[in-house]
This record gives sequence, C-alpha cells and structure tokens, in this order.
Amino acid sequence: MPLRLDSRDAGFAAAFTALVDGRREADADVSRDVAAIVAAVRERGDAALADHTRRFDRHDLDSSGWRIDRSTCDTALAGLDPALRQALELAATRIAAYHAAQRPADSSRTDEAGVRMGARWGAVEAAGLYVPGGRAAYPSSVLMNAIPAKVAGVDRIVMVTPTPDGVVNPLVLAAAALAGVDEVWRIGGAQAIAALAYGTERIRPVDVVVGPGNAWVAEAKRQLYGVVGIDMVAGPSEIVVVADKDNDPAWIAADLLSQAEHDPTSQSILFTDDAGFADAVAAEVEAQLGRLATGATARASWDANGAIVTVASLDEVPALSDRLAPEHLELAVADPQALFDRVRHAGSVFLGRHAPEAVGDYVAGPNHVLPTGRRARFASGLSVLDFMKRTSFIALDAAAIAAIGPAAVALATAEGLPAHAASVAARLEA
Ligand code: HSO
Ligand code: ZN
Repeated sequence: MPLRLDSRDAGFAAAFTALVDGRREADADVSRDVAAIVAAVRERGDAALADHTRRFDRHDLDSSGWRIDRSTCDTALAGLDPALRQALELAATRIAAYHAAQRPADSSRTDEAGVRMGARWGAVEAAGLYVPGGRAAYPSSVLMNAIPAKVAGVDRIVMVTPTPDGVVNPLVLAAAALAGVDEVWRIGGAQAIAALAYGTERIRPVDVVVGPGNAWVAEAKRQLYGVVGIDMVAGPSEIVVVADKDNDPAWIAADLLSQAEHDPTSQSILFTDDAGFADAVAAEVEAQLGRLATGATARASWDANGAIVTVASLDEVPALSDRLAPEHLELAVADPQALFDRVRHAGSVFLGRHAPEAVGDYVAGPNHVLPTGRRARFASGLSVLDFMKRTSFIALDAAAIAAIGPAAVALATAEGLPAHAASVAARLEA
C-alpha cells in the first residue's frame, strides 16, 4: 500500500517533508570498484575491455565481435515489423523537429566603444551514447539521445551497449540505424564509459558521453566528468500526477503505473482534491496491478515509494510539487495552463486529460531524458545544447582599444601583472 497523506492533517508538514527527503538512490559503495575499472581501461585499453566483458557480460569480444557494423543495424531496421517501423519513424521525425527548433543562434554586436563581440555555437566532434543492456534497453532512448546529437551537427556518434551472454537487441540496432549512429561497440558498464572518455587502441575517444545506466555507469560518468562532458547523472525516475475528480480513475491509475513499472525504485505520486477520487484511483491501481505483466516491479515501486496526497484545494499543489521538483508532472485538471503558470520546478509537464506521460516517452517530440531526484531545481532535460558549446569572440580597432584599453592597463597593474599592462599599453601608444 502506498503512503496516504492529507494536507489538512496535523502531521502533514512533517510527513510531506519526509516524502521529499526520502532517498531512493541506492548508495551502494561502487566508487572504489569504478575507479579501479577506469584505471584498468586507461592503462590497458582493449585488453581491459575484453577482460571486463568476459567477466560481466560473459562473452569473448575477440570471438563474438567488438563492433556491430552499419549493415547489421540496417538489416535490423529492414527486418522490423512494418507497423513498429512506422511508429519508430514517426517518433524520430517528431523528436528531430522539436530539437531542430532548439538550435541556438550565433550573436554579434558592436557597442558604443566600437568593440565588436559575440558568440558562435558549434557542435562537439564526437559524442558517446550509452545504451543499457537487458530490460532497460529502450529503442526510444536511443532516439532521444542520438537525435539531438545529430541535430547539433556532431560528426561522430558512438554507441556502446553491453550484449550480455553475447545477445544483441535488434530493436536497439534498428533505432541506431534510424537515428544515424556511426559506430556501435558491444561493451557496457563503467569500462565502456572509460573507453569512450580515454579511447583505446580500437575505440577513438569522444568529447561528450550521454545516456542512462546503472549505478556503475552513473558513477563512471561522475568520475570522468572533466575528461569528457556528460549530460547528467540520472537517478530513478518519477511522476507526479495532479488530478481532479472529473478524471477517469482508470486513466490516472494507468499513468501512475506507467512510471512504477520502470523500476522498483521509481516513484509515482498522486495529488487530488477529492478523497473519494483518491480511493477510486487506489482501487484501480490494485486492479490493474493484477493484470500487468510488469506487475511485480510496479507493485514494488508503488508499495515502497508511491503516495496519494489529498489536498483541500488544488491551489496548494504548485508549492508542494515544486518541493518534489519532479521529473514528470501531469496536470489532469480543468485549467492545466493556470496551474502550469504557477509551477517552477519540473523536468517536463503534461497538460490536460489527454496528455499522458507515456506519449512524451515516445512520440510527442520533447526529450524524455530528464532531471530526476529533485534535480529539476537546477537542471533541464537533454537538449541539442548538451552537444554544443559556445566560442565567444572580440574584435577591436585602434579607436576601440583607445576607448577601453586604459581601464585594462589599470586593472593589470593593480593585479601585479605588468606584461598584461604592457601588451595593452603598446596598442594605446601606437
Ligand atoms: N519514462 C522514462 C523513459 C522511457 N519510458 C523509455 C519508456 N521508454 C524516463 O523517465
Ligand atoms: Zn517511461
């Protein structure tokens, strides 16, 4: 049974604070293991990759193959069921269109002193994309990570994915072909992140590493940040659903379960202003749990991390939701825009009764890689900008340096840097 709270109850403030502060991230001590793996890959390159893959993924890269070539990915795409292929193509087209609009404009202006300045955006040369193995190997996530890189203009997109026991996931390969991934390597875990960051004999290094992964992958990204850029360190995913009594409880229950089925550490929270509706949703969740193939995972998540919060008025919701800063926020209410206007912290918001989070996971267009664990207070979803950087520029003529140079000389002198002062002063005297 999930947690039940009512904002009118005496103990509500403390109970809600406990909900906000509840940590779902396993702080298993993986950092020492990861440091050792990273060091091994840095020192021994491919030999270390082969060792770790034999040990963790139970196959031999030299016999099963290090790399999956483009034609294998194309074959996987060609072999898809036509309806599934159409769905993947619709998703890819819509994701590409949304992200194309994110491309930033260069800027340039000349100020009153005659100084021309601005910034030029450019893509990184190479991006690495981590795709988990096993059940969490989502083709939709391949699209969500690779398409923004493509749109940014990245020259080389390198996918790494573990193939446990040598088993390759054809859906992931099909998505890689569709998204225009350039290289696919059959490696995973912290060792794959280290290979992308440092490069090995076979694998050339990349500049940015993105994509979800387990605790080892997340820790490797954290440790290698600085050697490479990273998107974010993601934790278990979550959803907050705000629903009034005019919703079908079955729809809202399904929305809550759509996050719960991802992982036992996922979190689904309902806010409603109607106690009867809260009961109806709770009953619907129980009924649907019994029918779901993913019921065991969803039940574990719902029982351990789920919550139903009844409020006196939906007016209370923005302030409460902001404290959770949820990855996903559904506003299934009569006037979702009015509520959205008052929300400050959320990764992605779904407005209205016909906008379930799952549509955003696949085909709406915005990215489904979003800040979790209250990081929406300061972070945003994956975007084209994660694969780009800005180069600023400054251009001066004699008049411009005459106007602002003396101040630079004064500051350089004050900082005790006479060569700086002389470099500017030389232009002033000329
Ligand atoms: N909801 C997940 C993304 C996903 N859902 C992929 C289905 N496939 C991110 O929180
Ligand atoms: Zn999902």
